[in-house]
Amino acid sequence: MSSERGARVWLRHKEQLLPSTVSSCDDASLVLTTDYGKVIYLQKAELNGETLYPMHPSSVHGVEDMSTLAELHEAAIMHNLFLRYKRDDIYTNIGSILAAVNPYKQISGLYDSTAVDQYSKHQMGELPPHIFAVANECYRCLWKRHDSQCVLISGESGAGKTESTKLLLKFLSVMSQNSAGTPLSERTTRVEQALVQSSPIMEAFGNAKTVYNNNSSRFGKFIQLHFSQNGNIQGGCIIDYLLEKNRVVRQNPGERNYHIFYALLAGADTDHRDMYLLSEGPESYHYLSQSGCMKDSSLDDKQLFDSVMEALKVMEFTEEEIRDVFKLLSAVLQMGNIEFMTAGGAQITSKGVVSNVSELLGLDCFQLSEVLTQRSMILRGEEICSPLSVEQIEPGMGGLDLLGAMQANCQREGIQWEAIDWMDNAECLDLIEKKLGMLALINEESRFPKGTDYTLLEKLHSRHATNPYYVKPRVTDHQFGIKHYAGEVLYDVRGILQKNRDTFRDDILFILKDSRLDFIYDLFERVGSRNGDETMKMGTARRKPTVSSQFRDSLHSLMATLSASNPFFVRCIKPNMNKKANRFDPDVVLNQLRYSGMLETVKIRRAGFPVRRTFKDFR
Ligand code: AOV
Ligand code: MG
Repeated sequence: MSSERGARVWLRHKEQLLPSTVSSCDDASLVLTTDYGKVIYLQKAELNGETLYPMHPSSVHGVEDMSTLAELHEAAIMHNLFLRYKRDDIYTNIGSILAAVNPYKQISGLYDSTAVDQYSKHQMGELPPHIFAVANECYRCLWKRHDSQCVLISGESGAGKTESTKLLLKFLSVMSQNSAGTPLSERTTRVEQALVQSSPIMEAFGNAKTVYNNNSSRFGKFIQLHFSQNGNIQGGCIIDYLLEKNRVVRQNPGERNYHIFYALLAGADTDHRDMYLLSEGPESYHYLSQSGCMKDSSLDDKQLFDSVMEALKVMEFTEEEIRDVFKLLSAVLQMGNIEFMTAGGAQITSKGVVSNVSELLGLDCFQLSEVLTQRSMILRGEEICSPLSVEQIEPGMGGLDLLGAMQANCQREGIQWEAIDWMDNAECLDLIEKKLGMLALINEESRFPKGTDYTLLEKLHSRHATNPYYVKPRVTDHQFGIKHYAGEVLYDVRGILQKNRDTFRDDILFILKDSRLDFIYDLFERVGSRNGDETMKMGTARRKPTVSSQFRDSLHSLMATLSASNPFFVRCIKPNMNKKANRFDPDVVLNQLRYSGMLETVKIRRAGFPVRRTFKDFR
């Protein structure tokens, strides 16, 4: 029966189950075409019920909720995603999880105001799966359950987390504006506007083109929203995690620096250019030209500039603040163009550039040149200066906490997201963040005066060698590995302590705090207090939190918040590695299904009940 022409079948071929159609068949042989485009010739004598069997109708036609699939193997799950993806149905439910396949194109009507309206009027399950259905259920639950709700969005780089986040915000802000019974106060609309307008700013300063994603977020974020009893948003707050600061000074080939730099160069008019001392294009700046990639057809730098300007105004940045932010950006770019030569220590050869930087930052030019070429320290009340070599200078340049500028304008308040794995990964997590775990050891070694990258590695090896999630590489002597849920990752310890300490040279900090510009002073005053100035004045060792301890603390506080909320999950899936529309690469998708644990989820869901309500709610 399954070998009739046109029959839909599963074929087991090289360890994989392939959804296929019989294209021709005679007494001895069979030709199959797989849905992913391969043609396979088979001898009938080789076949049995294990290698070829008919496909269940639910798999043939596709289903909106995977837990209703009759066949529950990873091939069937993937095939279901594929069938729906081909029809531009990018969303599929997996029990209470929403799978979202990145379409890499605009699908007409998918997110317009009619869609918002429709999803706001229907319960989960009444309309096809959609990110708006999740947003709506989340919003409803606030009142039904009287507790905090959270949405966790995960997926690999370029899978669509940031776009999904923005769609949730869009839906919630419309719901807030329409919330019944309250006349629209001016303040309310402003909050929703600010909420939506925060995205262009955060993305301009924190996103960049990488090989995986033209608009890759280079920081983690957690967005909290507070709703009033009436259902409108009263306020919100964005917490950012671990911005990739290094990108400001160095990018891999084919990648770019943060969008804002290119936007500024593309968008500033002549007057502003003069004020910011900007030259023509990105090619004249080392920090923008070194990677060989300055443009991308999918990125409109001029338009980004305009939308950032608009957003900054909505967020009530003053003209002075905007000017100072751009001056700072220009100064960062110029810093990258300062050149040095060796003449008994480093000497600056591009004096004009240094004078531009000092003008932009409101610093004394002479002091700036000094601090760039020599390091001074206070030892027992005496200032000691030592010249720096050209090699010593390069890595220290430009480590400014750019995002710090933007955060201050946010208000505080309960709903949220971003990428956290929610599998039972306890033992692996313990290895990372428990007492004497990896983060703690890195931290301890960073504080230990005699600690080096290699003493750290020894401690890691000896402490964790028996942990099944820990990997001690046999060949290399500068790496350790962790078997994460998604696969094994090797970490290089070279430079790890220095990066973890993330120190800001005191002498540089002091001259920045001497700036004539309030903006620069305020920015570094904050760095100063974070560095623990008070203890330093008293002559004791400074205790600036290290990167690993900041990360661990923010992880714990985030987990505490999330554990106290009712979770929704969105799993973003990338259909191919080429950022292309209408292309579904089964290997790429299968990999993501495996490491996201989606198959297990479906099985668990089927074993239990797909929807759970407390008895009280049900009554
Ligand atoms: P990410 O946030 O998950 O990656 P993005 O949300 O930035 O990924 O998505 C990458 C790109 O895919 C976007 O710039 C869009 O071009 C496209 N895209 C994603 N979702 C949709 C959608 N629903 N409709 C249309 N296009 C979409 V990273 O930040 O790199 O981890 O660090
Ligand atoms: Mg992103």
